[in-house]
Amino acid sequence: MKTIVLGGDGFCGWPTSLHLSKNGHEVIIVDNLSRRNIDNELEAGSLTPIAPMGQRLAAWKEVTGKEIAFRNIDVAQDYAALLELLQTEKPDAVVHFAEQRAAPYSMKSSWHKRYTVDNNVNATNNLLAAIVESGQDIHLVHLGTMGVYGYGTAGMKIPEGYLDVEVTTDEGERVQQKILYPTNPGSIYHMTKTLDQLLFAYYAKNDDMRITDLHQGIVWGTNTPETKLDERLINRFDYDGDYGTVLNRFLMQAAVDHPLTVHGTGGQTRAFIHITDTVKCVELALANPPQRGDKVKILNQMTETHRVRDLAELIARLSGAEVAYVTNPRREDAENDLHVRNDLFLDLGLEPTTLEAGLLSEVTDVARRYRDRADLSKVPARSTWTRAQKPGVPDQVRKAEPV
Ligand code: NAD
Ligand code: USQ
Repeated sequence: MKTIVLGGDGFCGWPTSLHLSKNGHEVIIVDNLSRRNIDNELEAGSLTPIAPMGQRLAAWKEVTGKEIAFRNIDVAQDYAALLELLQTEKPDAVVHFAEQRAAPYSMKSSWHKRYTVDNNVNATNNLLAAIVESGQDIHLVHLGTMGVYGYGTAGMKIPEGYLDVEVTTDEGERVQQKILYPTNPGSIYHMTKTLDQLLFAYYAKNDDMRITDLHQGIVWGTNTPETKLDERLINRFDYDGDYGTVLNRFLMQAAVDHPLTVHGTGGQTRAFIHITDTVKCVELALANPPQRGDKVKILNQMTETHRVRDLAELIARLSGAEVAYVTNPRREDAENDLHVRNDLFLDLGLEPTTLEAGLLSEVTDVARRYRDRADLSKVPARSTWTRAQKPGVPDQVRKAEPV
């Protein structure tokens, strides 16, 4: 199968590209390297030393004999290049990771809000329009987020994309319908993923496109069997206040003896998945496409849920780290319960990597090994969700200002 991976230089896209290449896909990576430029903008970087793309691909060829092609295209801006690539390469599938994915980065300023919306929504719409214009029957697999649902329900498990509802007509007739689960995004970034969802629903209906949308939880861990083959293949590990996600941040903080930064009470419950399971899920999604004319196939790509303070306490127990409860820079529910259905991937044969099994080796094999590369000034999360939360805003202004 020929597969184009958009965003194939990123944290999820790179190990996915290697995994697919190892398992027989002909892989073409497309990336505009914007994530590496954002590292420059934030003056922050991966804890692990990531090699330039040319070195990564040469190492993969040296170690496995397999070739992965690379094209530097801005999917959100360069429609003509994207279309030309689809027309020339005629891929069977495109996996779409190419979006700005950090919620704190998307909330930093109006520039960052606008960039995130422009980049993410244009990238998705360009891809959809280009697939239609190419006239090919290409399966699109998109990496979405659990955050499109929000993190609470009326008491039931969050279903996989669609909600069964019953409405009563004016004549009193009761009608059953299946609708997209109502969205409840918690950041500008998460909102772009809800907009993506509508684009997918529209193109599947209008153009009979085959689309799979993977609603992924927070990815943790660093390496996969393929990225461990050679130091030059190592995956990125973000720990800074914008791009570092909660569990990887706690693992890094434990390794450098920094108190674990729990936001607020730590009562937030979120869904998680290990990076080795991410790459397997994408492979399973590619092998099990929807049919033409089907509505968008939505799968919840997560394997377990945890409360943030429980994670901090678990890592503190394993590593001896301290836990610090810090002011929450975000606007989110202080406490929530979260129950999620993930039967579709389990039915396809996914065997989840559990947190208990992988945590300690992640601290010792990765975080401690590269601790000397850590810049501790980048650990605090400084991006606030509202103007009123900005440091230095006097209390009376905080109360008076609308958020
Ligand atoms: P990442 O930032 O490490 O990777 C994204 C890649 O896409 C980067 O290499 C970047 O340079 C590229 N990119 C961005 N905009 C582009 C554009 N316009 N044209 C070409 N390339 C572009 O992020 P990630 O953690 O690998 O996440 C990948 C996808 O998975 C995202 O869409 C994200 O929303 C989703 N996701 C990630 C997580 C997680 O915990 N990391 C969880 C759920 C969903
Ligand atoms: N948190 C802390 N301490 C920290 C960092 C975060 O308590 O040091 C808290 C946050 O306040 C939040 C929770 O942990 O309540 C999760 O934060 P996160 O940064 O780990 O995850 P999030 O912002 O939701 O975004 C990440 C990815 C995003 C993906 C999403 C999946 O960056 O691309 O879509 O996880 S999900 O959370 O399921 O929506």
